[in-house]
Amino acid sequence: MDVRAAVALEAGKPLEITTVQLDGPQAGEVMVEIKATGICHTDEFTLSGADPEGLFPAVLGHEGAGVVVDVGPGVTSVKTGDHVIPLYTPECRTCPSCLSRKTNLCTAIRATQGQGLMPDGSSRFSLEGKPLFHYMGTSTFANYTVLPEIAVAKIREDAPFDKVCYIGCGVTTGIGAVINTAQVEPGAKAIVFGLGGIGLNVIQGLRLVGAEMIIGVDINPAKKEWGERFGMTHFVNPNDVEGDLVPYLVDMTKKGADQIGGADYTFDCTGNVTVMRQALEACHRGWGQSIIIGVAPAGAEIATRPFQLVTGRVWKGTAFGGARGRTDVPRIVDWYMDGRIEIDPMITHTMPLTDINNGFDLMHAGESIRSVVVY
Ligand code: NAD
Ligand code: 022
Ligand code: ZN
Repeated sequence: MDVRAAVALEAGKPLEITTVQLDGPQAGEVMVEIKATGICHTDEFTLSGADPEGLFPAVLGHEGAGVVVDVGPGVTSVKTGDHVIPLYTPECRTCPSCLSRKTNLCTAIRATQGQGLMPDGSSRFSLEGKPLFHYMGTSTFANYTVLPEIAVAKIREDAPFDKVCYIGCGVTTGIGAVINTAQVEPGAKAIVFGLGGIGLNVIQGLRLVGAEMIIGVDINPAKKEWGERFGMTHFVNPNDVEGDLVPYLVDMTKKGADQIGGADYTFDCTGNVTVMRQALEACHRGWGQSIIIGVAPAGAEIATRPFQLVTGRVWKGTAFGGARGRTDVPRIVDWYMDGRIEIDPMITHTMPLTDINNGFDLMHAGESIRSVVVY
């Protein structure tokens, strides 16, 4: 069938909004009418050509929400009419990784997903008879897409698509990093580096679990107000700090009998390896944990003195906030619908598919927290 899509024809060029062909769902697959999709950094990373694994031509997009319109043979967990959020981290519940309970990185369809293909090794999308690659197993920059059954989370039907699409990446990544990866406890002291769409969700996750001190760090002074809006208790602009940032932050966290200082938890939400080092070293000796969320440029490396780890600081990373999508995403939608977390104020821009390239420009210029395309 004909569908409308924003196609990445080649690296470094704007997306082309055009009509493409989409084949129906095969065994174990579902067709979803995408109602809304967020625009996220990794789409831009791939489109720019900086992603060494980027494939072209492709239908990008990984932060969507929509309705199941058709299911292939053997599909049992969802049916036509169900509301769903696509998952770039699937949850099969039967692979060794899912069964381990130690990771959310399901391996059931990993190889083909990375090759831009469906699990049977083919593509459902084509343009003028030539196949288009899928992207992150989701391809939400089209008003219809086909996904493996294990890559959709069924959600409640009263949730607004233009808001809960953000749970498909940014919200779950930020809140999940706090709850699943760091397992922050009430009363904890935390530092969040980078107050974009991810860092703000880390902040609201910290507020949700009852962290006592939530320090936000950003070189953009406009982010102070944004952080405070979601529960940040202190703001630091590194450009306003005389001397080194790390001792300044460690000093802020000193209290009472504990004159060592350092945060219980820190989060890198910048993707900058210098910031990642600061985040580790701003952790408390003996137990502080630093969580890397930001995706660094291809080939980048991190460094610190081994002494930092020998003295008990822990470096961790997280993908999709450690969330098991089919299990955790519907619960996060409930939290939003119950008013326990906020999404609406973070969606600073909405636009039709024809204006999607403007959404990329706004993200590039740092003018948006989140832009959402509404189909
Ligand atoms: P963003 O660009 O909106 O926000 C980044 C913020 O960091 C900006 O406010 C910027 O001013 C600030 N910043 C830049 N350099 C800084 C510095 N040296 N010190 C302090 N602050 C600095 O980006 P985002 O949407 O919030 O995403 C953040 C990162 O998270 C990206 O790298 C993205 O790819 C990554 N991400 C990872 C996952 C995952 O599963 N691990 C999921 C989603 C996003
Ligand atoms: C989403 N991300 C950044 C902004 N929005 C993002 C990027 C990469 C990952 C997670 C989130 C990620 C971390 C670890 C992996 N990925 C590898 C997972 C694995 O090997 O099992 C990752 C993911 C998907 C893809 C590439 C890398 C892909 O489909 N192309 C989850
Ligand atoms: Zn994303």
